[in-house]
Amino acid sequence: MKILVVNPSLRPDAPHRYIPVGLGYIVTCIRDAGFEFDLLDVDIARYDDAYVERYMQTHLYDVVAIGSIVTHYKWVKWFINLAKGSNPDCKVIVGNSVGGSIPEVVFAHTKADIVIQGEADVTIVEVLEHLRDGKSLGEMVEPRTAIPHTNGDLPPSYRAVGVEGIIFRGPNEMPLNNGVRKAVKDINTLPFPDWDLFDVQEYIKCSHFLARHTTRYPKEKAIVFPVNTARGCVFKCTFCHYVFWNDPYRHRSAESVIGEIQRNQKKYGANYIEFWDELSFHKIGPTEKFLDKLIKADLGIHFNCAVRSDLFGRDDVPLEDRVRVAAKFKDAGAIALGFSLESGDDEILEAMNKRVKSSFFDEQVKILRQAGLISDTSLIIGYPQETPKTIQKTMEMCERNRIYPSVGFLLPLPATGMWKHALEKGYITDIDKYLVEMTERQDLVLNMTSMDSGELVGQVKQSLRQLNEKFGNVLTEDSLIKTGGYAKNSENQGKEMTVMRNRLSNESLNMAVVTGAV
Ligand code: B12
Ligand code: SF4
Repeated sequence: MKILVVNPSLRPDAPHRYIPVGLGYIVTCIRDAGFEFDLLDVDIARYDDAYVERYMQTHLYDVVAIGSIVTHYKWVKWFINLAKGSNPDCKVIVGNSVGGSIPEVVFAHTKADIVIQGEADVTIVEVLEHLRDGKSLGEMVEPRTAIPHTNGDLPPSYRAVGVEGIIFRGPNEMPLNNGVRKAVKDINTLPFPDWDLFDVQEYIKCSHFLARHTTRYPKEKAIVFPVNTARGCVFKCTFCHYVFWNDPYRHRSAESVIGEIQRNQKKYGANYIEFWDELSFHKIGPTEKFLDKLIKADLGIHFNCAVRSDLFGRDDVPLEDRVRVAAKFKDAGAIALGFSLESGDDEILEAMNKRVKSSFFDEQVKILRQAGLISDTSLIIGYPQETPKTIQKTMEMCERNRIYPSVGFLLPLPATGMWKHALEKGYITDIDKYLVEMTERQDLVLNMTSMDSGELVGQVKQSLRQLNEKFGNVLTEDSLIKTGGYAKNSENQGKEMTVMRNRLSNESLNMAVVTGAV
């Protein structure tokens, strides 16, 4: 059976690339199960669409597997139809949120055969085994039962039994839904992603772009690798959705995480780690234990990670404990901690179900700054409750804390509370069109406030202009929101910790990538 796995390019124009962790797990599991496959890494090879088109027309595969973030729907839709158009007999499998959060859209608007819902490490292997052995993926359960979904009035899938965690085209093209698979209980049992399956040296070449400051070695020597410490999150914010949404929050052991870092050090010379979790460090106690082990391991690395503003900001944990743990982050090699303010208005934080108070933010910034750590924060502007006054409040918090934020507008994503709101209130009427046209949170894709769009964006820009000036930043008019990152600012920040300026790279300014804040 000839298998192709595809890694699309989320940001073809960016100077750097992120080695894809989710896909790393998938290809490692496939390889460990004894399958051979080709990897079309569109991202690192910077293939353009014409190349991809030629490739698919000249290479025949029995199975093509692709996954991505849901915002990349337009390209994935094009690719699926290209793969099926070039070879109607190949089975196309779609994973990650572009599959699992919109299966009804995928089946209605593409020719995909199988959608994997949620965590895919085990499911993908079972699917491939069934396809290889010519076994049925599942059978419909009688009487015919439609599965409720959150994608408007698109045709539903129907209850079936078979390989768990998939929805697939059954007889007459009808999508059959085998239900969700229970998440892997102990994620320490998963293999480390094997980066040799990728063009790892090419990824390494541009990885230093992703590093912030370094003190343990010169910045240009940074070799950045991502490592996952946890899957999922204990919260349920109304703007957020990730693949492990329905699974319990699970942590890896410190030994396993340190083991993977050491493997990355030994094999690839890694010295800078991005902990790429929805939520890396949830509570002070377990965080301190992890940091103690990391400090003891004395790896000489730097790292960035995502926390929440209640880690250091909430006052029901003694102040001395919070201060001590912040200092341990620094000792362990942390450079920057990402956590989202989102809004300075407590009513909006409530609507977000964020379960933090705006006051936590001031406290957390103070503690981290004392410890010599950079605070990275992002905002979500544009909840229905947003007014000129709430925007002002939010911007004042940034000014007070001397932090230039990564600004995003509320971008309703499938399967979130705000998606439901947007559909119910008629802001989105044609889901396929919305998904094809959607861009990123830095653009105002949909205005669900009572403010005029021009007024909303105008006020945000005016506030950022003021912060930019006040903090002595070098952002131009066009880059107040899409800041693009400036090494100059970043270096300034290293020397002078009183103003939190911009990060080094395009993507890292986009705090969704580290904090889970969309
Ligand atoms: C790294 C990252 C990025 C990188 C992606 C780099 C890369 N090539 O991987 C960059 C910086 C580009 C990025 C950008 C954005 N990101 Co981002 N990002 C992340 C982050 C921090 C880590 C992803 C990760 O490695 N996860 C760990 C792995 C194990 O999980 P996974 O990727 O989900 O993989 C599992 C399954 O999805 C599946 N799977 C994954 N790939 C494949 C492939 C196949 C073939 C199959 C079958 C299955 C499969 O199997 C894996 C194992 O079970 C996550 C947060 C998080 N922890 O998930 C956010 C996250 C994925 N990002 C998110 C968002 C919103 C964005 C942006 C849209 C933000 C914005 N600016 O608007 C942009 C997208 C830009 C665009 N052009 O479309 C959201 C996704 C929301 C959603 N519902 O899709 C997340 C979940 C954060 C959050 N909680 O809000 N991001
Ligand atoms: S935004 Fe962050 S805290 Fe909220 S549900 Fe998403 S990952 Fe969890």
